[in-house]
Amino acid sequence: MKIVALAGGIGGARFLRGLQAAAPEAEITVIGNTGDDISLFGLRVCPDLDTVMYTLGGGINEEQGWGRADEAFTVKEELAAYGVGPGWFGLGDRDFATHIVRTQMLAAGYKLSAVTEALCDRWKPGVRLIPMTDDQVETHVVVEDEQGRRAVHFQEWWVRLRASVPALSIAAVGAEESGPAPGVVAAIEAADVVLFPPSNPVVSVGTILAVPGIREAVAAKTVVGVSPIIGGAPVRGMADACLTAIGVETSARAVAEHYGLGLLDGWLVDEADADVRVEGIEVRSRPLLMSDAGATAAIARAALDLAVELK
Ligand code: GDP
Ligand code: FO1
Ligand code: CA
Repeated sequence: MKIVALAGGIGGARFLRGLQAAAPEAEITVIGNTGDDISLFGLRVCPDLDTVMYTLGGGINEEQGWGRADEAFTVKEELAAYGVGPGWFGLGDRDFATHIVRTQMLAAGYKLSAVTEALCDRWKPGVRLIPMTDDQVETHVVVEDEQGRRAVHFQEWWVRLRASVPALSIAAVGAEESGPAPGVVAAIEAADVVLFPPSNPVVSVGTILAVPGIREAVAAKTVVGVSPIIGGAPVRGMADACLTAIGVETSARAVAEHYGLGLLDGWLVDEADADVRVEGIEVRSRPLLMSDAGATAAIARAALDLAVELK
């Protein structure tokens, strides 16, 4: 079976690990979000691609969900000693190596998709990981505080401000002019099913769908999503602040309606949301907390079963 998943960082990566356990024979292609990408210290950092790569490749900091296990921050401290920031973004020494290799390859003319493949040669995540686009798309957030109304990079809003300043709007800058990376549309077209892991519906899955051509290709397939919202709140992170910014209620029902008919065929919600109905979409409820490997694999299995049933 050929499976395509559109994935953000932590929620996406953890779900994918369950999917690998639930369907060991499947050929899985992951379309990764690059809207969170940022250039720091002259280096290109791709948090969601790296989170998927490290999680599936065995290098992730499990407690944190992002960054490397067994990490040190000597380089960051030395930069700070020179007065060079930003200090609010935690890049560790091991992680720095990834960004150096990536930046060196990009400067040599390789596309991000080729660079990602090269990085995955080391990590062997067991999936084909393709960035949604080789073009630069960056999520920016319009905020308003004492300093007035301005747009900041998504990471500045998410990590430095902890989403404490309300987002007036969120934009994937460059998305309209971007195109899918090589292999993205072909993988979707060849897929038996397309899955939306419990990733952020706005700044992860939403950003991937904003690349012209991806939404259309996905809409032609059988698509099953897993709700990242349980009982009216995100399981972790600040997805509620993102949903509010685009005028969508933080509920499993509203997220399904936002993806919409014509895109979603099936929707898994938690038992806490068993009463959710969405017209035209097959909704199933089951435990959706990815509390351990077994629970996560069972969620992935349920998503696949529903997709096969709806095909
Ligand atoms: P990010 O890029 O690191 O923000 O990660 P993603 O975009 O992949 O996903 C973040 C989303 O995953 C959040 O909205 C969480 O609510 C959701 N999430 C995290 N853990 C779980 C879980 O155990 N179950 C479900 N259903 N959703 C989860
Ligand atoms: N998240 C934080 O909350 N604080 C950090 O300092 C931080 C650093 C960081 C470095 C590399 C990386 O791949 C991810 C990192 N993240 C950090 C996670 C990341 O900002 C977000 O979880 C995602 O981009 C949101 O989807
Ligand atoms: Ca993300």
